[in-house]
Amino acid sequence: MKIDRIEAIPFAIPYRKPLRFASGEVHVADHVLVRVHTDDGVVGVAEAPPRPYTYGETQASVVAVIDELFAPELLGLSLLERETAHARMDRTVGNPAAKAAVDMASWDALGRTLDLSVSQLLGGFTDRMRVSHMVGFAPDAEMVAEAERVRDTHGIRVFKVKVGRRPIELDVGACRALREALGPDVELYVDGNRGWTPSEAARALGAMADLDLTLSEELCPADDVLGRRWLTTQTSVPTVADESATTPGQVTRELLDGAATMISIKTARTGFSTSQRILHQCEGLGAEVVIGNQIDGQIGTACSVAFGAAHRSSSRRAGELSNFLDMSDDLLTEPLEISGGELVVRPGPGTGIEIDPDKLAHYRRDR
Ligand code: MUC
Ligand code: MG
Repeated sequence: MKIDRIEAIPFAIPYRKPLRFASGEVHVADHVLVRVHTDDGVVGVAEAPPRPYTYGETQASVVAVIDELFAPELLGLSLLERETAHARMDRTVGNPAAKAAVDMASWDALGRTLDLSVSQLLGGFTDRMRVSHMVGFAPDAEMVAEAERVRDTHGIRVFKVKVGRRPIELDVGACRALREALGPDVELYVDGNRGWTPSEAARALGAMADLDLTLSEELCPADDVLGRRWLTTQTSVPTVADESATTPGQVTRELLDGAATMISIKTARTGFSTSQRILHQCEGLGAEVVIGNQIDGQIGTACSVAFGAAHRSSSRRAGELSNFLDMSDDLLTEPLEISGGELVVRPGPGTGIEIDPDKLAHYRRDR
């Protein structure tokens, strides 16, 4: 059970269509495959999706921090020495996606060693989650067509709409077009990726008051300290902290500050170990959570659903588990399938996924 090698393999898979949002856009999944090897021949896998516009990481920085700092510090540790592994990685500040991928690949290796599912090891509450699909910026008709396509093809009935453009009427119009086309029975919520000021956000929420939005995520930056607190008092729509609350301390600050009423948990940035701490912290504080999407590929999505389904409070809401559908390909031997609006946890040991060696050879960027 001792870690004897950690690989960080950069790969790039084009998107069929880009995902655009207030803080950036994604055309290519330039992620890093992390493989944790043990001395008894077990290999655990996970992926790190670098998001420079959110956390400052790049594909090259993820590879470098794993190769140069984390791997030398973790070699020789048992898969059960998670606290020590995290203490050593935390000597380096930041780098959330790199740390999360090492954590999840280690859990995967542990599950494979024990011949047990990671989702069951984490909590085993259910074997599936309802799926929420993120709709990025595009002309209204394209946003509506995309939502209708994923509804008709995969049965998805929950949509997170990207907002945060100026003038606010662009997004108010898009949300209105989606509500009119999809009818009253689908769930709609919005994510601003820090694009608006608090006053713009309040005006936009006011203009969309009749659209039955269920959540409003990160409409303005965390540094708008008083503005965010004020905004939360202006709206009855729960406010979700996403990129402003990526550590347990930030979660406490956002919630106790009144700057947010709910927390987005993303395994892509807090792995399984820290995500579980945050989930339990939110349960203790009485704050709801949503399983978010860091624009994950299928490996990351398999990890998100394994975590989300493992716990009662994270499986309650639809998880954001479908944006891999925008990618032109992926690395798994058997693709994930969303049907009836649900994604089932992969059975089998670990996270239950297998990497296709031919696909990896084709998409890897280090050879
Ligand atoms: C989201 O929920 O914000 C966009 C940037 C990122 O890091 O995650 C996505 C989705
Ligand atoms: Mg978000």
